[in-house]
Amino acid sequence: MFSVDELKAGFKNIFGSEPLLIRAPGRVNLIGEHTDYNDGFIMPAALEYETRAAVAPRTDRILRVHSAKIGETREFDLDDPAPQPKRDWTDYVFGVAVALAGAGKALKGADILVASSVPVGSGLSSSAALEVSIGYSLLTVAGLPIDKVELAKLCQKAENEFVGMRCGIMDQFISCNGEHDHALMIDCRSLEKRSVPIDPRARIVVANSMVHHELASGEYNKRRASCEEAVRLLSPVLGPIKALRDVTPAGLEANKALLSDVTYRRARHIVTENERVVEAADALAAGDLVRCGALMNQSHASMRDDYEISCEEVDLLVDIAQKQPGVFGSRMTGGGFGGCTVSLVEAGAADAFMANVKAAYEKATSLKSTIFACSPQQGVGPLAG
Ligand code: GAF
Repeated sequence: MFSVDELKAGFKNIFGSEPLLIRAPGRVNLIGEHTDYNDGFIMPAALEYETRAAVAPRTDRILRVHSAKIGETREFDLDDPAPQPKRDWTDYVFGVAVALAGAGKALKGADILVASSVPVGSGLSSSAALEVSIGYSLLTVAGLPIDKVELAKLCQKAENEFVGMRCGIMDQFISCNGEHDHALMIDCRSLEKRSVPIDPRARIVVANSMVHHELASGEYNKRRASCEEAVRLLSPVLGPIKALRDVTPAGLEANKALLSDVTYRRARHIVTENERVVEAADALAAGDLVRCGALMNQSHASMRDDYEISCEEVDLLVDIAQKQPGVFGSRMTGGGFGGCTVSLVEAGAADAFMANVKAAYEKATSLKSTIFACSPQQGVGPLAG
């Protein structure tokens, strides 16, 4: 992680002035996978891993952005009449400028240095943390008011339209609105959120499988298409439904014959996952860690068997975790096809859990998993110092 001093010194070195500092976190999702773009329910928390941005205004209409990770500085003209994606990291940056300007925000030129500790390609939302840090920086230097729900929506729009990834709202929303020591149960239709405190008797443990399969974004868009197909085929019999959010498990079962086997299983994951999220939020809030963990285990089985977004390494990591003493539940987190798992573990057992899972996974795969216990953080804002 770039320290505050390193960020300031790095900025001065590249751009020659004193910056303001902003931070935007990555996330872990406790339960509710692929439900966001189905108008459903999710329960993420913001992580300690974050993107840090150092930013200062310019007097012209140019955005100059330096990525510490890539080691390059790139420019963007805010007056470009037809900005085009470049299919590289700058799309997450300049796409946000395009989305904000498109929403009528009177942006100003800026110099920005970004440095991130969110591991890329691990399902912890490094892209959303970058987008949100840029959006918040641009609004700040332009002296504009910041509505964090609107910012999340505009960052999602940037990713959907400029980057070309049809993601839902989860990652940008939690990076904007995360709460210290809480997960948020979010209704992705109304964007209402419920703060669910993390029981002090439990720790949230994230384990990286260290694999990321290439098919991720193509398969993601295919899953969305299957959900849309299910809605199209179920609408004539279930009434005017807008999304799988409007379908109950009983309604799906009764009309199973209308869908192909694959479309049915995709829909079954979504409708049962929505119910699990609502129940898991109640269980966590009531201190019923055993029930919450059981729902996490069921969620993993549903992602593996019905939505088919897991992979061998992640299944193994989950399997190892679910067999450890003191674990309440474990599942894959994020978009899928690799990345991280999330486990809910008895606080006193967390250290042994992490050591045992790491050793067993390494023995089975020769991969060295990064494992950490996390404490939920606030969403985007100024970085102290
Ligand atoms: C990715 C997407 F960006 C999210 O919107 C969400 O759909 C998630 O995969 C799966 O739950 O992180």
